[in-house]
This record gives sequence, structure tokens and C-alpha cells, in this order.
Amino acid sequence: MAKQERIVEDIEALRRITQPCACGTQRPSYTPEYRRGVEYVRRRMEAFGLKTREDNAGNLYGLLEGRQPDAPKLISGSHLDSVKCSGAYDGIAGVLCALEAARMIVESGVPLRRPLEVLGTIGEEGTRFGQALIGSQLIEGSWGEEQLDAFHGLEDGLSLRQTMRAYGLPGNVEGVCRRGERVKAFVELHAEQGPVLEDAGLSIGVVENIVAISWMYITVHGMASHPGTIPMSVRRDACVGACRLVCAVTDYARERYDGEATVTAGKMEVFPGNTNCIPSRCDLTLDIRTCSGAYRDDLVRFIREKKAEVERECRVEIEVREGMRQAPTALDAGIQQCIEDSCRKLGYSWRRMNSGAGHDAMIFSRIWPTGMVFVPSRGGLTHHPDEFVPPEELAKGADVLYETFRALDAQSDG
Ligand code: HGY
Ligand code: MN
Ligand code: MN
Repeated sequence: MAKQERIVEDIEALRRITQPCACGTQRPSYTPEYRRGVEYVRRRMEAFGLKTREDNAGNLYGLLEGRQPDAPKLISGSHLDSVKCSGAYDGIAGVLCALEAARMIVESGVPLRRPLEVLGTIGEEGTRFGQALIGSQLIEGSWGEEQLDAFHGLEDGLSLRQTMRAYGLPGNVEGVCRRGERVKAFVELHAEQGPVLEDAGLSIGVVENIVAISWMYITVHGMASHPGTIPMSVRRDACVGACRLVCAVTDYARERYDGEATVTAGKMEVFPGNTNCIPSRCDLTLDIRTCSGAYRDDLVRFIREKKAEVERECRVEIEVREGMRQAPTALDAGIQQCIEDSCRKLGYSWRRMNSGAGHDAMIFSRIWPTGMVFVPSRGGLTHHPDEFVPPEELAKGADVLYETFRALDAQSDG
């Protein structure tokens, strides 16, 4: 079976492993559907001769031994969880292309010197707990036992620790953290999730920087009352306050930082939610992205400044909390060069670019030399059922990973 057919067969098999949902595919972390997805990938890893293990956080590893077991290892992969109503490529493509590159190494009959681990992380999307990059931050060590009790499911209120136990894990993170281990490189392949490569007719993105991200959690408090009896000039409408704030911040971002920064109100919940009741409360999130830490800080400042104005104008109280804050990440220049050289060797078109999406790579770059490879997203579509990466581009991505592993494997260890 050709490379691209094998990868697509696995992508389509995983697409069919989903929670019931309005559309697309949905495998939130620590759910039975997530477990079925992990078992499918685990079987595929073992079919290709990799030794598999699942750590206490639920991250999945597939190990391909090298000639020199104690040499600093190569690790490559991405996340296995999804957002709600997702497509079938986000995260998955990176795990399957890394697995395909590992298979190519086995098939070549020329083992690497270094061990190669294919990694499928858990909890990269913030879907279940409102906190993203969970599996990678437990591996990297910023997060540990404390977060297992601090994080609670947005829908069931269970702690991360209770959820891990219910999933069949021990309920602690012993052995998960790998900070301090000798790792030569972590390389993540991912769908670009934007239109740049496809619009330019290019196959490979060599990622230079990953954006800074802030997730703002905002609650607007008003006063529930009858919609027909309270004059517009005196009511305390929480939904109006929320909409005023969202429009002010997004107008500011568009006027001041168009093309440099983004602000998105992805979730908004109005309470009590009756047609005939002035909303007493509105919960919303604002997702801020930019490669400039200064722009991010200015947007957070603007939100806090605008909050006071909207409180006065709409007679509401507004709580603003920065729930997640990730710094902008510059990826390893040497690995970028390796990826670029691999594209040249293979004759594949490429360009250097930044990532507007967050990835586990931004976490691993704190402890390991880290690089990213992008493959084109059809129409730039992602977090959408129609997400698509052409099979031949996935195969090229696997080839670039293979050549990059070979080049990194051959390098001496300083
Ligand atoms: O939010 C992101 O950028 C990624 O999809 N987790
Ligand atoms: Mn995603
Ligand atoms: Mn992703």
C-alpha cells in the first residue's frame, strides 16, 4: 500500500471514532472515544514494530529503538484529542506522518543511531477543562500534581485527577515529566490551519515562530428583569454589556493590528436564557493571538480599560481573568535549517512562516530543541468537519520528517 493511502486509511479510521456530535469528529481527552482512538493508534504503532506505552497523564508513546539506546533521542508527534465538531487532521496528521516516517526507517533496513519516539499527546485542545496543552505541560514539567486538583471539567465539574482515574489511569503524574532528559530534538508536523501554503502552491511550511496566546475569561453581571417594563435607559443588560466589549476589542484589533494579531470571541453564554428576560449574566471567552508579546499585552490592557467604560455605560459589573497565557515561541534555527535542507534534497517547494495556531511544540521548545513542519490545509479550513490535507501533501510531509530524522540522527551531540 502506498504511503499516502496508508496515512489516509488511518485518518479516515480515526475520523469514524467520535462522540455523537452535531457534525464532524469529536474526541475530547479522557473520554471512551478518546480511548478508542488511542488504542487504534497504538495498534498501528505496534504493527510497525514500535514498543508502545501510555504515561500516567494519558500521553501515548511509540519507541523505535536505535543502534545506540543511550544517545539523545528524537521525538516527533502531535496531539490526539480534538475540538468539538472537528475535522480529522488537526493533531492526528502529525502523529500519523511521524509514524509513517518511523515505518520508512524500519523498511529501509538502516536503523537510526538514536531512539525515535512517536508521541501522541493528550489534552492539547482546551476543550474539556478550559486549559490547553495539558499533556505536553505535564511532560515539560510546568504543570504537575497541583493542576490535577486545580483543573475542573467545564461540563461535569470533575477534577482532572478524578477524570484521569475514571479513564483508567492511576490519578497521579509519576514518571510523566521528562524535563532534564537528553533529547536531541522534538519535531511536530501539523496542518497549517491557514491558507498561506495552498494560496502560494507550496507543499511545506518551515515554521519559525508560534504566536503568543492569551485566553481571557469574562463574566458580565447585570440584572434579570422583564423585557417589556424596564426602559432601555435604565436596564442592566449583561448581554448588551458583553456585546459592547466584544465589538470594541475586535474593532480595536482590526484597526490597530490587522494581519498582526487576532481577537476571537469563541464562546458566549447568556443567563438565564429566556426570550422574555433581560439577561442577568453573560459568560464569554476572548482568544488573543499575535507573534508580538507587546501587541498581546496592549490588547489585554485595552480589554481592562474598555471594561470600566462598558460598566459605566451599561450599568453592569465585569470580571476579567486571563485564564491561559503563552509567550511567543521562536523555534530552533538548526532544526529549521534541517527541515529546509530536507525539502531541497527532496525537491519539495517550501517557505518559512509563522504559526497563528498554538501547538505542543511551543511547550516542548522550553526543554528541547524544537521544530515544526506544516503541510497545506485545503482552503485554510480547520476546527471544521471539512478540514482536508491532500494525501500527496501528507506523504511529502512524512518524507520531510524522514529526511529530517536522518539528518538530525547523523549530527554529533555537543
Ligand atoms: O488553539 C489552538 O491554536 C490549537 O488548535 N490548540
Ligand atoms: Mn486545534
Ligand atoms: Mn492542533
